[in-house]
Amino acid sequence: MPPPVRRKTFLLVLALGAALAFAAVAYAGNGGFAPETPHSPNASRINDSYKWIAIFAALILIVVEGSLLWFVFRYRQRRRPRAAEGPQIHAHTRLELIWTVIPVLILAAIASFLFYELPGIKNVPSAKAEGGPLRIKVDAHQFYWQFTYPNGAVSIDELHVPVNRTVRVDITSHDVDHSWWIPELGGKFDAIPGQRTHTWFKADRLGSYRGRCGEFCGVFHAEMRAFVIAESKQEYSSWVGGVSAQALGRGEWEGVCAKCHGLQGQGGYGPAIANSALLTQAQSLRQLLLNGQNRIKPIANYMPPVARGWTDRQFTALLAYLKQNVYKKAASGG
Ligand code: HEC
Ligand SMILES: [Cu+2]
Repeated sequence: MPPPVRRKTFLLVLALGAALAFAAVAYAGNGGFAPETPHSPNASRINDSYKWIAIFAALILIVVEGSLLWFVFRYRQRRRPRAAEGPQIHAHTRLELIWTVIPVLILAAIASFLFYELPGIKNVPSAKAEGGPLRIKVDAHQFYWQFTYPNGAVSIDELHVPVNRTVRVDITSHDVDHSWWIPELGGKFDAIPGQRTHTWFKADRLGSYRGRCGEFCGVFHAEMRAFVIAESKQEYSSWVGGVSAQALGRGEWEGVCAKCHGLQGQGGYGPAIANSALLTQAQSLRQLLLNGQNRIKPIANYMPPVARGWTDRQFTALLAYLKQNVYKKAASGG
């Protein structure tokens, strides 16, 4: 054992070092203790609730750990035999009342605040002034997000929306559970096969917001990124009115197939398919995409039924894109 003075210094340095390390983490914001800066009214309310709870948690931490340390140092008795028990104190009624009532009040304060915030998080605003919320269908698949707009336009992994417009997203899944999560625009919502869940957001600044699938859903879960792109009303209208079959086909190839088969169909997780005649056979390809396949064991080589729920337009767009840009292109494409 080092002498007491050196031990005190050692403890002090240790405590200060830990405090410094945690301060950096706490300030890091993104990736630290603090949630992302909210950019939607519901996300702000979630953030406020987080802060409100954090205040009590921090106070309790300081009071409990502080008094623990204080007691340890102030009331320590040296050279007492290890097995000796301290004095046993029973029934200090006032003290017991205090430590019962204070936690009850704290829980009541937290619960009331949350119930006050909840409707603003959960309920989709009627948004009468904007002509009601913009409704987007979100279909989760292994391993991509598909967005369907009111006019029937479809995009993969990138959701375009007008800025400052209330957007309602109706979420479902076509295979396993996934979870819709754009941290700056609100909380997580499960995507469950056979069920519809919904949430909403209203992006308050132009630009793109990053999100990802929040539920481990299989080998390429990490590739299941989502971007919400908030643009001006005009930009949005001209984008949504002008999604060509070529753009749709490219989106499907890059966002769905290429994650496994490589951008040129050169292979990767899935086999090299650039020269597979299947790419040009509408009916057989459709069967494969609707049913998935696992001829090459083990199960790690499984191709999911990626195109469940696709429209004819989507199949046609993919086929045209494959014929033009992928089939027999890998060798020359580089
Ligand atoms: C999650 C990864 C994954 C995705 C996404 C994926 N595939 Fe596959 N694909 C595979 C695997 C693995 C196989 C091999 C399956 C087997 O064992 O039979 C395969 C096989 C194929 C084959 C060859 C089938 C055969 O019998 O020769 C074609 C063609 C194909 N995929 C096309 C596509 C197209 C087009 C898309 C996009 C719409 C796509 N795949 C999306 C993983 C994937
Ligand atoms: Cu997922």
